[in-house]
Amino acid sequence: DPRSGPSYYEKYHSLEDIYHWLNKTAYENPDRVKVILIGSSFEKRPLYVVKLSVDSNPNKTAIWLDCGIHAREWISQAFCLWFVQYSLSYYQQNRDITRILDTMDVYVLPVMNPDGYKYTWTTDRFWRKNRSVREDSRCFGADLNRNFDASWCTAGASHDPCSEIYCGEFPESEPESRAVASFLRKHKEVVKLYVSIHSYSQMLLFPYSYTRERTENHDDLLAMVKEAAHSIKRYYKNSYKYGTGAQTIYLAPGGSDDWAYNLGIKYSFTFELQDKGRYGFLLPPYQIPKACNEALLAFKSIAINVIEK
Ligand code: ING
Ligand code: ZN
Repeated sequence: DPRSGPSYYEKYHSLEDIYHWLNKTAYENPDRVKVILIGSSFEKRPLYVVKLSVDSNPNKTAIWLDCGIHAREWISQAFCLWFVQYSLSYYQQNRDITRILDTMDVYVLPVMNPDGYKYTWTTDRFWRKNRSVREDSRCFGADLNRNFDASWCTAGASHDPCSEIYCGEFPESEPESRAVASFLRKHKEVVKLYVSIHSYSQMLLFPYSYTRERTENHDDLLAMVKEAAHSIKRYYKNSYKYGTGAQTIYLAPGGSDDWAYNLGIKYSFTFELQDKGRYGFLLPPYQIPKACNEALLAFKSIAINVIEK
């Protein structure tokens, strides 16, 4: 129907809406979706992971996908919803997603920073960090992507609680990053691919961000993001830069992808979705489909490469 407006996935949704969507999606897809509670936020909101799993093979490996580490990057949370919906709709329709789900389970954390996300809807659209409180400061929040135990709080992060890149009191001091790290430590034997979704700037990044040194499988990772970026260019005519975090964007210690990599998840990536700055964090809803579809293409391309290793 050409008169029907944008679908659910072509809009941004409040935290309450997303929690409701999670429930509904699990209820409607009991054979393919499980909701796992992995912890709670500083303000005691639940951290729910969607496990996408098609029966068959019980010895599957897994992919981890998180969205919304940073509150204001709304296209990120939207991508996780888009991804879950796409996986459920196109399994056995699209060759790549079928192959991925036949081989691997996918753990999706749609909102890693629920307190911050809520705050961007109610109070400050440009809030980045979580909402933790410190007794010795009037400022709120730590940067969850500086709070992981990967060269924690060296150059590119700050010990000042008022900074946007405040690393927290100690590695995993924040309940949100601790929950993710604990889950991945428990599942590190099966998780073969880690992907974290941010915005904006259109980049496909891989470790390291905390040092300019190269990883042992640098060439492999580079080839994967290069192929993914070329696919985006070819199908969507959009340019994505690619490379290590340190070389492509800036030095940033304590990030989740570097930590996951050092844990042993050798295929570890951070995607920076649209746009390149015209709208920045305020990407208009009508641009959600293209932004998500091109990121999805990159995700599938990388996952297929991991399967074929
Ligand atoms: N960018 C990331 C940030 O946390 C990044 C860049 C990627 C840092 C990987 C560390 C590791 O600053 C945004 N937009 O948040
Ligand atoms: Zn971010």
